Amino acid sequence: MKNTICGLIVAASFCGIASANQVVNGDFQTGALGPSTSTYALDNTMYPPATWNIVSYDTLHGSWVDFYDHTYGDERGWYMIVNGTDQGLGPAWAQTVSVTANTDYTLSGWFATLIQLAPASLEFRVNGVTISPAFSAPTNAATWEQRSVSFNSGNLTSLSIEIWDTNQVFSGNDYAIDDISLEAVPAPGSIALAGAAGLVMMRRRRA
Ligand SMILES: [Ca+2]
Ligand SMILES: [Ca+2]
Repeated sequence: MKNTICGLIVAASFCGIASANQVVNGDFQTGALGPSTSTYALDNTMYPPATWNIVSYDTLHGSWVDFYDHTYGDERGWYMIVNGTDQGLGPAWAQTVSVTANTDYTLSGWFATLIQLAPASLEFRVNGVTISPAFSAPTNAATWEQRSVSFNSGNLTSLSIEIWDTNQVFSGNDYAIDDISLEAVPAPGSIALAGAAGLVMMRRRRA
């Protein structure tokens, strides 16, 4: 989808940066967790706290809503489900990624709530440090919503990006994750180029 839009606005430098997601298998479309990791336990019932699984539609737990993923929204999609911790464990999800030093990044993901009960309190962390703002999983079950934070890589060229749940309730705190993305924020010059290209396009359409 992004590539199509980029082709239309003919802004190569902007597109090249904006579409470079540093997260591997952040859409879970391999049907597995790797190369991401979790400190929680893989579980086929999803009843215990601090457990995870990768599913396509059936969310396994008898009380949870079944629904499709965010990537495709149909039977082709896979996503991660999490029964949050009630003992301060975490991260629920993590991946080590390469980054460019001294660069602004946006870290984002799509989240859904699995049962309409105490939506998960969530945080993105980088190397274990919370990146504000913390956020909540959606109030309504089975609805995908995007959450994102921004940070600067400083002098680092490799980072552990992480998702933690923090409200530690036994009943609730159950959520789904899909389409995790880490992208460099386009430099101001690149945005200007894209804007100029867009203006040219509009003028041509009017002519
Ligand atoms: Ca997916
Ligand atoms: Ca729970």
